[in-house]
This record gives sequence, C-alpha cells and structure tokens, in this order.
Amino acid sequence: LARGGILPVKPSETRDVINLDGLWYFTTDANFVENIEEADDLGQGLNLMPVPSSYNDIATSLILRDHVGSVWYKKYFFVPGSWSSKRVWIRFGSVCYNASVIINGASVVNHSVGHLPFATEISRHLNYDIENNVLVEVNNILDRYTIPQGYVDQVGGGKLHQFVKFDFFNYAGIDRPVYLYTTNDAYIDDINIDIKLNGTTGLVTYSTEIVNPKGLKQQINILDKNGHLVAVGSGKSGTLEVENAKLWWPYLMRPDPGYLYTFEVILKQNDTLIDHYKQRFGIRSLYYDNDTFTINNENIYIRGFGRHEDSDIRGKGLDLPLIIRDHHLIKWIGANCYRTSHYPYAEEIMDLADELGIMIIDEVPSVVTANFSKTLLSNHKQAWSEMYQRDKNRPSVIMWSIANEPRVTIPASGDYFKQVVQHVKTFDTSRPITLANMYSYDIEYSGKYLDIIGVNRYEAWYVNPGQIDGIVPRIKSLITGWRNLHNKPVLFTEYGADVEEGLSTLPSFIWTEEYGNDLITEYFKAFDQLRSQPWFVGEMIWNFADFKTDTDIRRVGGNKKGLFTRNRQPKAAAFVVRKRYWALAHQLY
Ligand code: GCB
Repeated sequence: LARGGILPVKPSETRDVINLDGLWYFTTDANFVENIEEADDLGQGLNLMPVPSSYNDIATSLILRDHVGSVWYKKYFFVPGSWSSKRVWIRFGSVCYNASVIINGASVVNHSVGHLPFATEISRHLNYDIENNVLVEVNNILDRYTIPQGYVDQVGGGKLHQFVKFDFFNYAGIDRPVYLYTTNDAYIDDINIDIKLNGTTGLVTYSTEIVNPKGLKQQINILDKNGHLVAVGSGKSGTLEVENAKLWWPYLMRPDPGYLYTFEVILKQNDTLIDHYKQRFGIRSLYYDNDTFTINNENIYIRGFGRHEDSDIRGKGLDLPLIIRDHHLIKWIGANCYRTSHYPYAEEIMDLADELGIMIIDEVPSVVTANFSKTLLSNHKQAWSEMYQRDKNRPSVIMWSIANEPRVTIPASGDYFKQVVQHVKTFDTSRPITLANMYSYDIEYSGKYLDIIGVNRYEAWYVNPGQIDGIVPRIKSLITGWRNLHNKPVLFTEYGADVEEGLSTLPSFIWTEEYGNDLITEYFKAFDQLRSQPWFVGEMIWNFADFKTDTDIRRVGGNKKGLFTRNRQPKAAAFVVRKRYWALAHQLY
C-alpha cells in the first residue's frame, strides 16, 4: 500500500526548488476551464485564488462557500533551461480532497486523500526556458467510501448539498504549499530511522531507498544541533551509535526540549555528488505496556488538547503567522501535547512540534466512520500508510490515532479496527495505537485491539447539561470502567463546554465563561484522583481554539469550545488551564 518516499522538499547542491505558491486563476465552472483567465462565475470580475488556502471563505458568494464538486486552479510558471538535464517533480503539501493535476495539457497525477502530500515526476511534460502551466481540478465530494465519509443530496431548489457527520467545516482547496524541485536521475527517495537507547548511547538504525543505486556510494553523517559530526556510516542500512546522546524531551520535562540531530545522506559516484539530503530526527525511547507509557524511561502525563487547522478567511490553508502564534500560545499555556484532530496537520506544523518538544498524537482523517465495508477499510489503511510515510521519522509523534468517534457499537467495527491495528503494527510497533471513543466501555467493540484507550465524554454538556456536580463521580467511573475492562492505559481525549466569549453570569449558566471554568475545574478534580496511577496517561481539552463548523442550530458562529477565540485571544478558561498545566509540569518534573 505504501508508495515511494515523500521526503519534504529541501534545496541542496543537488536539488533546486521553485515555490508555486501565490495567486492562481480559479473557477467553479467547467465551461470556463478552457479560458480560465476570463472566468467570471463568481460575478465579481475577480478570478484569482491564493495558494495555499481553502477557497470557501475567500469570496462573498454562497456559490463558492457551499460549492459541491470540482473547481479548477491554474498557474503559469517558468522552468529554467538548466533543469532540462534533471528530473523535475511537482509536490503538493495537501489538496482537499480529490486532486487531478494536468501539466501543459497532460495528466500527471491523481490523488484522493486530503491533508497528505503527494508528488510526481513531470520532466517529460515540461518546456524548458519558456512558460508552462499547471491545471489542478479539485473535487470536494465525500461519499461513503472516502476518508472521511459524507454524502451528497439534493436540497431546496435542486441544489446539491454535501452532508457530513463531523463537526468542522468541510473546507477544500489547495491548502498547503506547492513546489517544483529537481533531482538527478539517481536520487534519495526515502529514509527510515529507528531509535533505541542503550544506556546513554543512542542506537540509530537506518535504511535508505535510493533510485538507480548502481555504482553509487552512500555516506551517512549524524550531526548534532551545532552541526558537529557525532557519528558516521556508509551503505544503505546499518546502525550508528551516538554516544552521550542528547535526548529529545517533551516541553517542560527537561530544560532543553525538542533536541534534534541531523541525519545526512551523501550519495556519490566516485567523487561526483549525486544527491544530498538532510533529515532531522530526535533520539528518544518510547515504551508502553498495560500499565505505563514512558518516554526516555519517565512516565508520560499528557497535558493538552485537540486542535483544528482553522482560521477565518483562509480556512485550513497553511498560514505561517497563525501557526507561530499557535505555538506561542501552546507554550504559554504549558501544554506538552496535542492530537491532530481530525486529520494530519501540515508538515510545517509538525516541524514546529519536533523542534519545540510538543508531543503529537497523529490522527488519520477518519472521523465518525459508520460503514465498515472492505472498500472503506482499504481506503482507511491507505490513508494511514500515507500519514506514516510522511511522519514516521518524527520524534514528536508518540502515538497513532486511527479514528475519532467511529460507530464502534456496531459489531462489524470490531473486525474492522482489528484489521486497521494489524496494518499499523506491520509498519510500526514502537508507537502505541489509540482511538478516540465516544461510547462507554461496555457497549463497544474496538477497545480490546488498542494499546491506549482514548475517551471522549461531554459530561455536564451534551450529557446531563448543567449537572456540574455529577462530573467527578461519573468521569471517574467512566475511566475506571475502561481500565478495569481492558487493563490498558487510558487517556482522556476530549471534554469541554462551548463558551461565548465575554458572556458572564453569576451564578454560572451554560455557555458562560463561568460555566466553562466550573466545568473544567470539576474534570480536574476527577483527573487528580486518578493521576497517581501511571496507567492514567493524560488529559486533553476540546479544543485549543474556536473553529468553524457546518450549519447547525447548536453552533453560534462555529464550535466555541476553544480555550482561545478563533482569533487566538484567550477566553477565561485559558487562564484556568494555564495555571493547572504549569502546576502539573512543576509537580511532576
Ligand atoms: C466530539 C467530536 C468533535 C466535536 C466535539 C463537539 O465528540 O470528536 O469533533 O467538535 O465533540 O464539540 O461536539
């Protein structure tokens, strides 16, 4: 299932890079594709679309926001003559959901999972030293076999509507950067790094995938953060030793979190350099069994939240100011982890997590899965494999989440998730597998296949709204019920309350800042009564920030369970959580 490598684009002596981000011609109307430069389907005489960005909220029209089906993007670009002796590739960080890419009229690649990168060689379709064009057809339709699922139906006036069961706006478009880059005929296609610790020595077991390796030699260097050489090797696989290794620690667990080494591959034919690639990695050990989950032999206690890639105007489009702001807030609040709910996040975001020591629960884009067909299973495995291929070497990724809130009370879900787990284990046994479950332990079929149980529960919100007093006993009995049934570590993956920023009453009332604070404070009491047990591995609030959802009478301008507003300013709960997360960090380490 896993295809070739999908290494991030990095310039080096052997690789040139052109970034295609910027303004692309855009239309929602198939009739305009031939002369997209003249398109005026949005009726404003403005047919330019920024990349990266979701397209939905850019214009003023409902036609665009609620569009169902294909849209087209086109960009003209120049390729220098010096590239004609090279292989030239095009790489998309993510297109939601289905992408068909056409270069100078020739179809070059189709890709159908959102939130994940894809690349293909386009050398023979290019014109060198003159202009070229790329046309991308982007289709946002979700059906019963896509990951995630949805269905399209006709609504009032015969209009098509995309129905989804998940609770976030179904943004679409070219959401992440687009690059052209070159390699030689022979090149480094993939790197696998596996870490073990032997005392203070880091054992770095690696393998590389080289295309056209005949007659080539590989040199491997491991460099520390200052660029000093700490280990050397050669050949396509082996184990290198890094003595007195500086470990990758989570944020606030040690003074210098997120320490990264560089794994450098130098590919040569005699003295001629053929390829040169630098991949960052961290040295850390993970261990899990029925009772514990440790990093570098220390118990992990997760303080975090679920998040979304979401902001106004750009939707899920990568936005560097936003992601840097987010990571300032994550550090400010003292969190050490987040789940990439409910899909893999941009590589630029994952790089920050690696660098800052933020642990990641990496979630495949499977949310509210309800049919457990063979076709869906195969697409689910494919989506996970692509995520694995992208993220396997990241020290920040400490756990795989294989689904959020699937309908696991249906018996067929048992075999389905057993097979997803088996699939994951054939690639990676170093990281535990979880699933965020909304049901109770006694009525569901997935728990026995997981390494760590993920529990979502909205006690005193969706369940027993207003009954703050019930939180401690009910949450404790839910968690211990899971524990007693499966004898596995338990992680609280979601809880929270919608809070309308600035709404305030005394005594507290649902939707107010006070109610939000009171509710989370009760959950803290429940967690505190369990925290001394190493099998209780952490707490994650829903959500980091407010985010946009589908049209829904429960949502006033979106989901308001954020600790921060959609504009990334703190609500009252952010200060309460900050106090707790910093205190926990100081108590524990
Ligand atoms: C959940 C879902 C999440 C929703 C959240 C809510 O259980 O996992 O995607 O946004 O509840 O606020 O309803």
